[in-house]
Amino acid sequence: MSPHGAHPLLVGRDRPRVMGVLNVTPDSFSDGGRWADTDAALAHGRRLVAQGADLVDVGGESTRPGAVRPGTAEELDRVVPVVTGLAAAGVTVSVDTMRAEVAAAALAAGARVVNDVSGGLADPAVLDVVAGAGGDVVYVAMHWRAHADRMRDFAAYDGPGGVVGDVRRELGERLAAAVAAGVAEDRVVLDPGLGFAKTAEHNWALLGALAELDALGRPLLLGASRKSFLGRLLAVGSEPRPVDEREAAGVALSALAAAHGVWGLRVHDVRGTADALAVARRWREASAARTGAGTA
Ligand code: PMM
Repeated sequence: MSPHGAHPLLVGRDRPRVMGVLNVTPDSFSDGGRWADTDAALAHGRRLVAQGADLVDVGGESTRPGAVRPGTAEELDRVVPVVTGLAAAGVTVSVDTMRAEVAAAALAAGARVVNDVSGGLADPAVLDVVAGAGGDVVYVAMHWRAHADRMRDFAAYDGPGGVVGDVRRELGERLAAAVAAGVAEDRVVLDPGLGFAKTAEHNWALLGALAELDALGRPLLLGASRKSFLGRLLAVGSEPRPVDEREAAGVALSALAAAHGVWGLRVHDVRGTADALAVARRWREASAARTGAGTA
């Protein structure tokens, strides 16, 4: 347990937290280049909050399959001004980075969450930065095996239980590494890393087994928004549905994930997600009221 008490982002949840995506990159697969300019990024971050985002996830490195990494200085230049501006405007900011230096600079600029898609594997010093930042910081550890340029080579899951067994075990190892570095266990959120070294079938297998990931004892975050497994699901013939026509599928997935009880959803379509969550919550209340009236 943390000596700091319950974290406001992690308690009192009657619906999943909505994490709005703000990629300040020239090359992310779904919104690359749109918010690369700081003013446009700040305006979009504020828009996401107005639409219902609980936090805004600022990322300066594209993790699209095949992407080439920016240098650290370039990533800092992209991310820090946006984190600073949003935090100053009272927005709860998450920084999407695998680098300790970027995590430290973003926390100093006011970020409250470090979203590390490598779960501390790419740069283990990220864990020390989070541990040193104290109890006010949440750490998201995602399942990951390799950088974007090579991750397709690692989409093989041969252990007992296939992809679900391997992801569960490897996420458990990342949780243990974070705790060993001094991160309070009750500040850690886990994410199965949909699309990261995973085929569409791997992603669906993981979604069908969320209860088995709950067994790790930590809240779960899902990032399915606009990803290619949704494009493939909705394909006409061999032509995947284009990236900007996958929102309804993502919103449907959010509603189902809410019914499962996930902690958070990392999405581009914040308004659609917030609407889906309002429906899911009202439905749950109605069914609880019926049960409470003794008619179940
Ligand atoms: N996906 C992307 C980037 N960051 N972070 C977490 N925690 N989980 C994800 O699934 C995730 C992430 C890639 O998607 P994007 O290019 O649309 O940002």
